[in-house]
Amino acid sequence: MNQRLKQLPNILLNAGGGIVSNKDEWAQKRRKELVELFRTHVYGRTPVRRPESMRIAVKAEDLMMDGLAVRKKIEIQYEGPGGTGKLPFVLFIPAKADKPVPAFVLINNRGTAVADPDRKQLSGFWPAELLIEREYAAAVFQVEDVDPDVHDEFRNGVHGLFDPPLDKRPGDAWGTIAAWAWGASRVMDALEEEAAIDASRIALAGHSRGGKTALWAGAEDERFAMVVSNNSGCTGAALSRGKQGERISHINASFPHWFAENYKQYNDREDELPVDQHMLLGLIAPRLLYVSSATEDSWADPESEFLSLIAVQPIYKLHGYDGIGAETMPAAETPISSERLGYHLRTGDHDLTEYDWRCFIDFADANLI
Ligand code: GTR
Repeated sequence: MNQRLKQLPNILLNAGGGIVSNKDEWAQKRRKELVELFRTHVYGRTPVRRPESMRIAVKAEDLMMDGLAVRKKIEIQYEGPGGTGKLPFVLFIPAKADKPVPAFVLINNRGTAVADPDRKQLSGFWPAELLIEREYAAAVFQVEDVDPDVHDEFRNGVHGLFDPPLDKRPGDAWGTIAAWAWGASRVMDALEEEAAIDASRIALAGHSRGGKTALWAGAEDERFAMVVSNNSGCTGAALSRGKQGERISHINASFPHWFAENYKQYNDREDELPVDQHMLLGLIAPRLLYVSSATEDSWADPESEFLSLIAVQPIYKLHGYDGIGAETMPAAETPISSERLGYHLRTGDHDLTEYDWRCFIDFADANLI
């Protein structure tokens, strides 16, 4: 057994003592404790779920991709004590499907250039044509439409709508990653109302900061049947204890707005955190979970991403599912999977590419059924 796995807090050990021995105890007790720990110490507490005022407006609907896909431009509108907000997103649906289709939702942190709704610019970051060809709907939203990725002391975006003034902001108030995760849940709300989509088969995917977001969204919102974390690194899939590259102190210094204020007390004190990131992966269980890494992505640390998946296996086993089927990292371009867990290492840099998507889709074809 890898030494690092021995240093981790025990995912199965209840707060009051005693080891979780079955899936009901996990769901009713330990899972709830862990969600609370992540809210308190890491991502912060989301103050609102679906606002009562929320409305979903279809702004445009037309045929694209030589008639192969219906494009819908949808706008989610909401209001809070601080004013009104809107989250637009784009949805492509296979035009010829004769029954509701599964969907991939991408949390896009790289702007519309990599997710062009008009498909004039194509990018492997969001290969919507490939998803349509493989009979998946493809949805994408821009993170900045939920909450701009700058530290402005939580005045803009959804924080400005729902948060108390800064001097009344508790240490466990939600950060920007949690805000983006909230946006993903609102897109889920809208997809649930789409007759052409099978809402019980929606995969949520994100790269890097978007991957951290996908994991937290999947933890908070169990409607997502599959979660994909690509190169999510620090405070994403990667274990924090013993991590190489980016550490908690780095991420809190560069992105002071991403997490709860409480998380800053763990700068250079990873060992004092009551959780580690395998526990975040555990909050996805027993749903489908896919983690991917890239060989050159030392800042995210592929080994720490892989080990986290090893450390979550007991939770899948508790639910009667196999582990990932390997104890050491597979070679590059050799995806491995079981019926609920998938992993691959891609040759190259910190990025989301068409190769990665092909692996996610292959895994979904086999298991998102
Ligand atoms: C980096 C950050 C990472 C990762 C990345 C990204 O600067 O240190 O944690 O989120 O940005 O989102 O591409």
